[in-house]
Parts: sequence; structure tokens; C-alpha cells
Amino acid sequence: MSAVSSGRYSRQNFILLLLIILQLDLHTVEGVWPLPQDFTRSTERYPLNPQAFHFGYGKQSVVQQGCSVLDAAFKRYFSLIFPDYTSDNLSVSEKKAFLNAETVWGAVKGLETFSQLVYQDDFGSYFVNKTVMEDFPRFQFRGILLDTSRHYLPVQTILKTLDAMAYNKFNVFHWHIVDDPSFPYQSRTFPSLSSKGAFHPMTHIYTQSDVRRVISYARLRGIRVLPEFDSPGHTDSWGKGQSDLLTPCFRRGTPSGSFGPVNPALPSTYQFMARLFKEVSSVFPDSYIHLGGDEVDFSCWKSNPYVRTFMHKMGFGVDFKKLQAFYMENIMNITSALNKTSIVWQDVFDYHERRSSLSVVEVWRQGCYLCEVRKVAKAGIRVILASPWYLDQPGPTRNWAHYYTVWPLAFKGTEEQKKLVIGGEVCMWGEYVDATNLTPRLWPRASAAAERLWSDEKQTSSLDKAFPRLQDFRCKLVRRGIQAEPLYIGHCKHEYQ
Ligand code: CP6
Repeated sequence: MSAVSSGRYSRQNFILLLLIILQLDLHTVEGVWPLPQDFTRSTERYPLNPQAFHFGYGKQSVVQQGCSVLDAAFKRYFSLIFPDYTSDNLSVSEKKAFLNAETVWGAVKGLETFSQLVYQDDFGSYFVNKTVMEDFPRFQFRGILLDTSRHYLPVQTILKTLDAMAYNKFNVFHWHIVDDPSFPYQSRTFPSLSSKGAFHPMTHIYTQSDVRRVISYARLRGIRVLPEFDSPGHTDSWGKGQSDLLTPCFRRGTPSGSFGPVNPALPSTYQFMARLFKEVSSVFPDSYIHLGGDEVDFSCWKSNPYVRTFMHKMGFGVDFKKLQAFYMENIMNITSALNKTSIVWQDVFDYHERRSSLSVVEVWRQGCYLCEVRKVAKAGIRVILASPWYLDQPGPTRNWAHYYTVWPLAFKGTEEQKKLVIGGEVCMWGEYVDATNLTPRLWPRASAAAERLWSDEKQTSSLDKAFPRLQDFRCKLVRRGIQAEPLYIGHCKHEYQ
């Protein structure tokens, strides 16, 4: 297999061309998930001999051996394609399959597709059918949110999820790393945030080396890691290691002893945030950063006389939405000075008067979410859609079909406005999820969202057509060691062990 790839790594859209031109024979054709944009597959099949199989770089390829991303991908996909085969004593055969991609990330996606085309007959021999395909994603942003604050997720669990994400062609890991219950991120600048705010200061934290490991593991699989440091709400755990950060709540004119959101009235708050985000921006190299901004409870701010005085001084009157907008504006200024593009939850858009300062808005509220998508797009701001893909709730009605029958662009708007919908995200909030149940709760239901975000809508509108292919893909996940739950009655050729 030859991989031809240009060096333009920064291009987010890419085209895959997978040409598998091989010999004759007849066998069942296995499915690919998510469905490629365009492909022609013949019933001619060709045997693959693991001893003679070899991945290599095309002569004209701009990348050659030494490209760490593809060298590593060749190794991974060799084992995924030939799970029964252990030695990697390879020799070159003359028959070739070609993979053309504009970026190395596109080539990694193409290898995933190729791996899904290979199948074994009843005697264990490997085959691939003659196939020509062209593929590219419908949306550039295809994310999964994991919440490591409600429950700590071990690094191994995160890495396993990244594997499964790559099989589904997801390309963003949205790491909701901290929240009210715990602060597991071990900061170099402010170590007490985790030593006081994590569930346990040693065992339930992500060290700098843990974070680096997650980022490099994800990168090799074409997945960017986008951290969320949600504020000013959802910050209870921050207060344990950083005094004077949260707003003291008052009752009958005196401090009640409880605390609310981050205190937006103190200059020290912004000095702290500037130092924290400076660190976070260098630890997480991705150009995106998620700033949260959701579900801020105004009652504590309301109760605090110093906050109210500050508001009058600033001319906000008693409009607490203006106060939140002021706070977010300051945080966004901090991160944009660090060359980051900020993503915020829809609440920030709803409260903001100066909407031009917003870059990307993530729509999460239930109800008429397309109404909100339309509003954000009309304002000329990029949108990520999360509302229809809350997978943290189980239940028979929240089945794969529920997440498959989502039409992200079914709102009234111009082509320009629809282009502003850059993608979507599966949210796995952590209240009821930890390492014991994460995988079967995510897979294969998240695969339904993966196909909605990757494939052409017209070709993937039928549940009946998708079902057998998803059942087959779920068995592939199981074969690859992912404990994906069954969709319905049935069996896999290789059951989970
Ligand atoms: N945590 C944080 C949450 C939620 C949000 N932010 C949430 C709210 C409502 C539902 C699901 C999740 N658990 N930090 C909102 C973005 Cl239904």
C-alpha cells in the first residue's frame, strides 16, 4: 500500500482516494463505518497474505519513511488487519493498493477504511475486494466529550476511548477535565488546585506527563485534544486550592460560609486566570480551547454587596447577564492573546451583546436546538451541535437510531450560514459514568453520530440500511477489544473475551 500525502497538515478537510486493484473471486462484501462518500466495490476478491503484506510510501509521496504519524499507523493497522498473525517478517508483493491523501491525517483515515475492507473466510484466510473509493468528511469537527470531574477516568480508559474514536473517524477529544466535584488537572503553576481539589491528590489526578501521553496518543490517531476549563460556574472544586477565587455568598448582610461562581469583581481573579490559561495554552497545543460559560447561577452574585457595588460602578445596573458577559469577554481576551480560538457554550451567546467577539458557540440545550443553531449561524458565528447527542443517559428509547436520525442542517438559512455549522459532538457527562460502564455506554451509539458527522446525509438516511452495517461494525469493535454493547439479538463471529 502506498501512501501519498502532501505536507499541508493544517488543512482540515481532505480527500481520500483508496484504490484497491486486486484479483478475482467471490465473497460477501463487508461494510465500512462511517459510510464513505463514494465507492465502487466489485465482487472480485483478492487474498491477502500476512507474510507478504507490506505498507509503504509511494515514490512520489511528499512524506517518506520517518514520518512518525504514518510509520506508527502502518504498525497499528497491520495488527488490526491481521489479528491472528504475530510475526512482522514482511516481504514485498507486486500487487498493490494505492492510497492518496492530501494530509497525513487523511492517510490515517484511509488506513482505517482499508482495514475495515479486509475480512476473513471460514478458514481464517484474509481477503479484500476490488474497490475504488473517494472519501472526505461532511463536517470538519467530529468530537466526543469526556467528563473527568464527576468521575475520574484512568489514563488507560481515555486511551482506549481514543482507539475507538479513531475507528469511528472522530477527530476531536473534548476533555471536560475539571468541574464542581473535582479538579484532577495537576497544574505546574497552581499545584494546590489538584492537591486540594481532586478526589485524591495522588491517585485521581492527571500529571503533566499523563496529559502529554494523551495528547501524543491522540495525535498519532489524527485526534486533537481540546481542553475545557469551564468558568465562571461549575468551579466549586477550584475554590479548595485557590482562596478568594470564588464569590462569597451572603445571607442577611453577612457571609454565609458558602461560595458561588468565580468572583468577577476582583482584579486578582483575572490575574489568576491569565496565569492558568497561559500554562494550559502551552500544555495543550491545539489552537482551540473551550472556556465553558454555561449554567451560571446568579443568586450568589446577587447576594454579595461587593459584587453589586462593582456592577453599579460598571454601569451594569442589576443585569447579571451583563456581568457574566463582562467576565467571559475578559477570559476570551486572555486566551486570544495566547493565540487560541475559544469555544463557549450557548449560554454565552445568549447573554452577549457584543456577539462579534465570539468565535465558536456550542449548542447543548435540549428543545428546539436547530432554532438556536440558526440564530448563531445568522449572527455569522461558527456552531458546534451537541444537543441531540447526549449519550450519558441509557434507556431503550435512547438507542442508536435516536442518535442517527439527526439532521444538523435542517434549518432555514443560506448556504453561507450552513457552512458555519462546523460539526457536532457526542457528550458523555460523567454523573453516572466511570471506567466500569463508559465503553458500552459510548459504543456503538456514538458510532451513529460518527456516521451522521462523516457521511453524506442522502446516502445514510435509511435506518434499515444502516442497521446490518452497524451490527457488523459493532462486531469489528468487539474484535478489536472494545466492549461495545449489542444493538439487538444476534452473535459475532469473534465474541468478546
Ligand atoms: N456539566 C456541565 C453538565 C452539563 C453542562 N455543563 C449538563 C447540563 C444538562 C444536561 C446535561 C449536561 N452536566 N459543566 C451543560 C453544558 Cl441535560
